[in-house]
Amino acid sequence: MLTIPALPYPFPFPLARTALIVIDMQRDFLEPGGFGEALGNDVTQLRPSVAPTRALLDAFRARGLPVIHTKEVHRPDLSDCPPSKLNRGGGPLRIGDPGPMGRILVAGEPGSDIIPELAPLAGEIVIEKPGKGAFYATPLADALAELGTSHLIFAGVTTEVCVQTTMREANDRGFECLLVEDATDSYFPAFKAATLAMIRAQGGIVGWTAPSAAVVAALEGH
Ligand code: C5J
Repeated sequence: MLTIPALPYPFPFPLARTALIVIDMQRDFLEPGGFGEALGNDVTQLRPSVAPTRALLDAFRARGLPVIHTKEVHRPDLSDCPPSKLNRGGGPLRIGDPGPMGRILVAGEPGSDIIPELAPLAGEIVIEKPGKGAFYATPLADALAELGTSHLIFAGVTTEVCVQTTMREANDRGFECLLVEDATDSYFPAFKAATLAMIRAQGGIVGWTAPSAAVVAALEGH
């Protein structure tokens, strides 16, 4: 077992059973003209998490450890987008509408791509998900079972929506979860802070948090 100095207490993890999961680092959330901006958000708020996420990717890739990327997308016919999601928001652009990066939040459109800095490498698992949680209506559980994963290191956006939802889903499925504090962002800094606090409250009721430097340092020499 290796250990990451973390909150609320050190996080022990077996290297061979640990995977990095990067949630929804897509152009639709991080670049102007996508879903995030269509909902009225300042997309520059998500930029600080990019470099720390890249550092985690580099560290996991260098050791041949599993990396999983997720993308929030819908089928072109929107058959996997319930009306409750489609009609939410009230902005000028809705899911499926044409925007400057193609149709908003639709699979295969330029806006649905993961940003170039964090683009998946050949062989890395990319999970397309129609919901906020990455386990809902996806093959993620099967992929993790095949890898033999028991511990998940989380990065991605947004902290209180898709990251937290997936972390809670993972908890209920028995995974030990750590969210990397500087490798996640929200359009609302107060929501990010609150999410980190609620994850590690009550003795780590949802899991652990730690900075990327602590995660990378724990991998050094292994
Ligand atoms: C949102 C996400 N915020 N990836 N999606 O709609 O957090």
